[in-house]
Amino acid sequence: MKINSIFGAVLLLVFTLSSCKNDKKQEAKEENSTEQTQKKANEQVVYQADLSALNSEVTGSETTGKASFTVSGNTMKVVIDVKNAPANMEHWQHFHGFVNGDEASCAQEDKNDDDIIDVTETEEASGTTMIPFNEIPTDIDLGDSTYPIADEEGNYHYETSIKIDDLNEAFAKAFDGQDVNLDTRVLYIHGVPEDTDFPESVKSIGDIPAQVTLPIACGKISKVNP
Ligand SMILES: [Cu+2]
Repeated sequence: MKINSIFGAVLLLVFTLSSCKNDKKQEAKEENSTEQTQKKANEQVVYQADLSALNSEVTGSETTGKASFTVSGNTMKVVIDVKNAPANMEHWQHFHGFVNGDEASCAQEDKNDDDIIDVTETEEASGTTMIPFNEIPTDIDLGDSTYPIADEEGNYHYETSIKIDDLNEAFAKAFDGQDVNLDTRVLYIHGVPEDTDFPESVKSIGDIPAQVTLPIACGKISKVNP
């Protein structure tokens, strides 16, 4: 009787230990799969651009900045921080690129030697104006004056969230069915005070004053994580 009950107790212990072990295994498995689901939901693709100054002899300062484009689910969050731009004025900002998907780069060349790189001189390296970063980027209304305004020190912070579906649809409609392909694009910041004197040789797009479209900073957009 005594031996039997000791045997029973040992058996119970073994059983308890093994079932406990199995529970732990199951728990670990569940934790792992929850982690993976979570990871998928949090998966982000980040693009960045470091902006370098252009036409700093015109602006009298080195306009610099940083931009990030964080794609997560159906949303792209755009953050653009600019420093030392001409103060107290609106700055047009867009990504530019080639409709045929070629890789754009920031313009370096003053083609007509007037010491100013105007927006038409950027086209060979950077392609065309594509998406504006104003209040509603997916409207692709370049002339809509809802771009950010630099403070008295020439700094501004711009932030918006764009629905990817809307962006893709608007982009394809405007650009021959093409994809956005952010990492083939460049980001331009434009604009000098309207009383800036330019020689005749400084050109612009359509009848938009060259002071509005003059590039003051540019950065290549690249993918940060794989
Ligand atoms: Cu632009």
